Amino acid sequence: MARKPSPNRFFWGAGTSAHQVEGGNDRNDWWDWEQLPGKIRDGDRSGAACLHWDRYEEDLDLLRSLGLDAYRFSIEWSRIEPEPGRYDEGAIEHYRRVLIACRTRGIAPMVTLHHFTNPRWFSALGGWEVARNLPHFARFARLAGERYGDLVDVWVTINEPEVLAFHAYDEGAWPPGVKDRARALGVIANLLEAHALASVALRETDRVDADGDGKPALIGVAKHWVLLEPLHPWWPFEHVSAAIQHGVFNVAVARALRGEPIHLAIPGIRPVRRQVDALRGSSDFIGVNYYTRWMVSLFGKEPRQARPGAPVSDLGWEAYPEGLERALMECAAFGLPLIVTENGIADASDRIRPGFIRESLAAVDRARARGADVRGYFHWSLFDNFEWNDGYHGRFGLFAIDFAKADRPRSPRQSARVYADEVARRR
Ligand code: IFM
Repeated sequence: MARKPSPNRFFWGAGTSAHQVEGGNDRNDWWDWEQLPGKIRDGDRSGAACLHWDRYEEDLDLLRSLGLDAYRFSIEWSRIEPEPGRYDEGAIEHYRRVLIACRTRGIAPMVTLHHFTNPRWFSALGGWEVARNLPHFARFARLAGERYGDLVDVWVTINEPEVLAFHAYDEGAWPPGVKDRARALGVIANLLEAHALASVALRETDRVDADGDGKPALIGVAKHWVLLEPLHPWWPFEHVSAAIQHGVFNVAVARALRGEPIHLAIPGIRPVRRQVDALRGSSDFIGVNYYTRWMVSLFGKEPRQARPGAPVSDLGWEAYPEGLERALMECAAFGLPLIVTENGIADASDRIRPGFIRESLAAVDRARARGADVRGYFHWSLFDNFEWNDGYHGRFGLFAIDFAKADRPRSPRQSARVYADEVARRR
C-alpha cells in the first residue's frame, strides 16, 4: 500500500514554467514581444524552447532520477483559454496527462497559474492594468480547480507579481513595454487582488485531498525576495533608498499576502492604498524566489549592481547563496509558512552552481534551525530554458540542453548529482 505523506512533509523539487520550456506558445503576449526587434538578447525567440510539451514524461523521469518528489510547473492560460470563455479541451487534457504522469511517478505537482505570460486577448483588454479584467483570471483559477483539483494540492496563483509589474510597466522591458512607475504600482495591487480572487476560486473548487495528507489545497504566491544593500555604506541616502525599495518590493507585498491592506509607496509617486478583504486567508504559504543581492547606488548609471569584486553568474548577478538564510528570516517575520519556490544561478559552465547549491541548502538548514517554517525547496531550474530578455543566454539548468540540435538533447550537469546527494543526505 502506498505510504501516506506526512502533513509535515518537506517538498524537494525543481521548477520550470510553460513559456520557458514547452515550445510553440504562440497565443500569448510574450510570443508577440519576442518578434519585435531589439527586445530579446541576440534576437532569440522562445520558438520550440525545450520541447517539454512533447517530452514531459522523459523530463519527469529526469527529475525522479535525482530523488526529487515535487515538480513546480505552470499551466499556460493562453493554451487553455485561447479566446475569452472558449476552452481548448485538448490543452486541458494535456495538462491532466502531465499531472497523472507526476502522480504515477510519486511526484507532487505544484501548479502555477500565471507565470508572466498573458493570453493575447487578455492583453488586448488592457491586461493587469484594468481592474475589471481580474475576474477573467479568477475564472481561469476556477477552471483549474475544477479540472485538476483531484490531482493538485499545491497551487501558486501568480509568479513574482512585483517583478512582472516593474519589468513590464516601469522599465518597459517586458510586454506591454510601459515606462511609468505609478502604473507599475497599480499593477502590483491588481495582481495581489487577482491572487486573492483566484485563491477564493481554488478553495471553492479544489476540495479533493489528492495525496491524503489532509490538505486539499495549499495556496501561495511565488514572491521574488531580493536583498538590497547600500553600495556606499557611509552614505545615508543609499540606506534610505535601499530601505524604500525593500519596503515596496518585499515588505508591502508580504504584508498584503498575510491579509493587510495593500499599501505601495515610493516618494514622488501617488501611493496605492487598497483594502482587499479576500486577501485575508488567501495564502497558506509565501513562495520565496531567491537569487541574489543587489547593491543600491545613487551614483553612476546603474541604480543596482553586483557587489564589486564578488563572484557573479553569467548574467552578472552576485553569487550570494548564503543570502537565502536572510531572505527566509526576513520573510518568516510575516508569520506564514514558507516554500523556496525558486533558487538557482545562471552558470553554463557549472563552475559556481555545485557550491551554490550546497551553500543555499545550508542556508535553508540554518533558517529552519532559527525557527523559519520552511516546507520545501525547488531548484530553478530543472533544465536550461528561455530566460525572457536574456533569451537562451541564461542557463539555469540542473540539466543542460543543446539548443543547436533540433531534438534538444538533455545532459546532466555535475550540479544535478550534487543536488541529488544533498537531498538524499537530508531525507
Ligand atoms: O527564469 C526566471 C523565472 O521565470 C522567474 N524567476 C526568476 C528566474 C530567473 O531569472
